[in-house]
Amino acid sequence: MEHYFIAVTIFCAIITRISCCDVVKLTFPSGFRVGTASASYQVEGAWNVSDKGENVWDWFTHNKPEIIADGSTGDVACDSYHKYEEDVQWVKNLGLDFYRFSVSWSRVLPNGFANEVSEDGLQYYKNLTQALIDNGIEPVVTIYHWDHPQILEDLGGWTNELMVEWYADYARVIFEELGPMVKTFITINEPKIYCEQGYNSTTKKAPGKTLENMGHYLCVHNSLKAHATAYHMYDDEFRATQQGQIGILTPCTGWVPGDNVTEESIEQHFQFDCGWIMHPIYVGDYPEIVKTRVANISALENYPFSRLPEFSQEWIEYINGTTDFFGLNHYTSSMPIFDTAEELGIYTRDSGIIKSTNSSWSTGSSSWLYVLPEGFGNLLRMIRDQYNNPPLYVFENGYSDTGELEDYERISYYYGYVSEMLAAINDDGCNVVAYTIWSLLDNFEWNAGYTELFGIISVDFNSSDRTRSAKLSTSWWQEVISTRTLQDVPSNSTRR
Ligand code: GBH
Repeated sequence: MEHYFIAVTIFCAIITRISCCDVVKLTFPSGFRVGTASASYQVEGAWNVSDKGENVWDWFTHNKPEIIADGSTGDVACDSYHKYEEDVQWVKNLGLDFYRFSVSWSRVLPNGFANEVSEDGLQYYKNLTQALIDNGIEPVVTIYHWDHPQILEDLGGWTNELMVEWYADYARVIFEELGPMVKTFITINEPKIYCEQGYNSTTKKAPGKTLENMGHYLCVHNSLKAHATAYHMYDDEFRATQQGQIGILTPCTGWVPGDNVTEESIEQHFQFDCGWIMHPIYVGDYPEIVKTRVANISALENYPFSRLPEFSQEWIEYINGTTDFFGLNHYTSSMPIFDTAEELGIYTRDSGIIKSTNSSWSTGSSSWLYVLPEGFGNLLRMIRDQYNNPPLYVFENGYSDTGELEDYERISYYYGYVSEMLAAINDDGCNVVAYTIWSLLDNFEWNAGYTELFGIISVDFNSSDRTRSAKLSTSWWQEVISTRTLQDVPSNSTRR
């Protein structure tokens, strides 16, 4: 009896301790901002209304349906072009601080070039922006999220250096027309991804080209120049009157410990994954290890030049410093290890890194999305150390399933990742100032079509009006935001 009493006392003491400390740890700092996000092609639909031009995703889904998992398109998607007012009400009811959406280039400039501006296209974005402001939600605008006009692609797309000017002309229209209402701009969403999967592998993303194992390097090169050009334009011509902030974002994957994961392998993985994009912006030029390895491997392959293009000194300086924040998209982690085939003189990867995984890890409906919250903390601390703890916006984080309304696994993902982030802020001093839920709605998930759904709100893609309905995660987030405190994961008795 006495033993039983002691055991119960100890047990209660442990429970009290956990709950006491969790409360402190799991509350958002004051001033911290929480929002949600979408991208034009993934939600808008209305692919050919009014004078909208064709973009690379219209072309890709119409001409390469075999590449999309379910052969679907974004022709209608969530029909947000017509239903944006309802979307704004959902964001408002969630209690969120901001809504990140992207502008469809070919909706605003039907020809791709700035010689002709679509009044209808612009009006749509003005209406959406105004609706957000009227409801007390800050609009955050991504100028480009992968859907450039097809005519520009026919002219070489991101492998043509003229894209830098074409993008800048487009950005100027956005600053002029939306800038008076928008205080946060993201120039470009994830150059790394559309460059690698659009210009260096036929099987994934528009425009679906494979270009001599260097298309992705050219594409990132021009994308960084385009970004920097828009940043300087904003600085020189718009910042004084509009008083906003502008930056770029990149997806970085994290890492967890494992066999053969060393400080060196983590560093090399980080520089190829995250530094390729952010080193030119925070430090200047590509990371040394990226330049050296790609040059050496190119030489082994008998190229008379490095497949990684070189920046001139002027471009290095022009690009350096061109972001007001570190924009981060983060979903998953791996165990990065050195490729041992290199010891045999076989170089199959420029990075020299294999992202190994463990079959016991759980994933969402996306096979790549391993749920490893601790990797997020490791990544945030690395960014803090590499770039002098810049203000960091998490602009995407989320979990895919097949659209169930009782999305316990999604809630548990968010609980794990957000608590890891809060610990990095509170315990490790990481300067994270905002967090963004990807995504508001179930939507068109690029080459996965509608087979991998990330929304915290469900969309019925079989109904002609694309009916939205709440998931369990909708009310969970509502509660988290209204209390500014992480809530327990609801238990599901039928869960395995
Ligand atoms: C984001 O990219 C995008 O910005 C967003 O539009 C998208 O909806 C969201 O991801 C969810 O996927 O198929 O094995 O080659 C995040 C970075 C890049 C992570 C592509 C997944 C595919 C891995 N993503 N990557 S694989």
